[in-house]
Amino acid sequence: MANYFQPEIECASAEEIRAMQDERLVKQVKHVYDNVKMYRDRMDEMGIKPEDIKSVDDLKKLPFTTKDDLREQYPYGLLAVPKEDVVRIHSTSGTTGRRVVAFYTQHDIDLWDECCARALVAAGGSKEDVVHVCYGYGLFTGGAGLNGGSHKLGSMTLPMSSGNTERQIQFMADLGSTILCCTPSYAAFLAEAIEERGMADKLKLKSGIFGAEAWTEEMRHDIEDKLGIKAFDIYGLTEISGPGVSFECEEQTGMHINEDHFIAEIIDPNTGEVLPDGEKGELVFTSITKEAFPLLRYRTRDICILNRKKCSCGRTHVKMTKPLGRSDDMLIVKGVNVFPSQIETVLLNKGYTPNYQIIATRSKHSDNLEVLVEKTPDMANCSDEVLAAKNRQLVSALKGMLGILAEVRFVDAKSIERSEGKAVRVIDKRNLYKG
Ligand code: DLL
Repeated sequence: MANYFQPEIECASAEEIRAMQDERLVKQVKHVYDNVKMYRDRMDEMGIKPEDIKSVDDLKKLPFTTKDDLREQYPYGLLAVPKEDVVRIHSTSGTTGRRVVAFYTQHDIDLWDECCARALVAAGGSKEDVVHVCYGYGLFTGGAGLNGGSHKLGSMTLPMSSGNTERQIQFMADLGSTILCCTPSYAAFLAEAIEERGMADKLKLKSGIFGAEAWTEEMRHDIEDKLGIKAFDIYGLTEISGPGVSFECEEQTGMHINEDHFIAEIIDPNTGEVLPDGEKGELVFTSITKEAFPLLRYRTRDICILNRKKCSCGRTHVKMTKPLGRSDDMLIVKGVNVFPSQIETVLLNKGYTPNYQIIATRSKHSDNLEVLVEKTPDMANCSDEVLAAKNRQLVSALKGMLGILAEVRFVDAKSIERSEGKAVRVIDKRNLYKG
């Protein structure tokens, strides 16, 4: 069975990686031009022929692709192979407008599985592991992606999907699950449930691969402490394949991008100008090995920094920071940019749970931000005075972090709905983007 640590690729020199990307990009641009009308029309309009793209240096000549393009081309507009070559689709969970559908040939699935197998190896995985996948299965890419990676590795795979906490914990205990794969919010929920049942000592978990949504270092430590594991981040998006576009290694200082499959750029989200490594901006991907759904310069809207510093794990692929926000899910309240992760950091620092909800409302004169925070067990019998003092402390800590006043409302422990997929952290009642 192959070991999906692939040093000849993952530890290749910068020149070797560049040469591989150059060759694959040239081929991909021709494939896209020949088979996708939208790209052909755009390149024709811009006066660019596939032959003009000779290396990664020419990438900036190519047009960007946006989520709106994907919606407009729904369902088959961007499909670059005959329909009969497609073996699978996945789709984003978008709640507004048309869904985005991504297509895969068998070759695309094989490469995707390989990316996820690499992520499992980086988290200490091998054939001997029991991989417990409770990402959702179905149109969402999480379940299928980690499931495929685990198969590729030859590990025993538990396709649990999300939900049914009792059964999750029972299977973990009975079958000796060693690697847990799910969203960080579900991991935090499971950790809480396992702790309450006094089950932590009965489990064999050693690591977790958590991604698909933003999570903070504080949340990582919370999950690691409660479960006694090492928690690794994994990043990806449906449009580019799913989980495994990048993943953390044991250094836990950013996620290595699988550069043999994806070329990453950072751009200024306002001007589209390409920024040098080390600068913060919007992450853009070009997929250079995909057959069915190859995207050129796809704008992810995730704000990141790329880092080419030498990594102690030996991998040479560029690392991206955790997304530091989105250029489109950031809340602007009273003119101030607010990221949910900032609020989460304050709550965890102050000893509250990562279960919270942010409600933005607009009254006649101004915007209001309210944060619902679950009471910790020791607050159940607190007097009103003590609760009021705690409330004031939290309001002050949030003000320090955000620069604006946010009201805090304590709610009963466990009263905020737990998520089995991505947690709903922000309820924006201002309807700023309608009409
Ligand atoms: O969330 C794919 C995935 C599944 C990744 C399982 C990791 C694990 P989408 O549903 O298309 O795909 O959502 C993609 O989720 O643009 C980011 O904004 C966000 N995201 C994904 N991974 C992370 C992460 C999957 N590790 C969008 N940290 C992306 C923060 C993440 N945000």
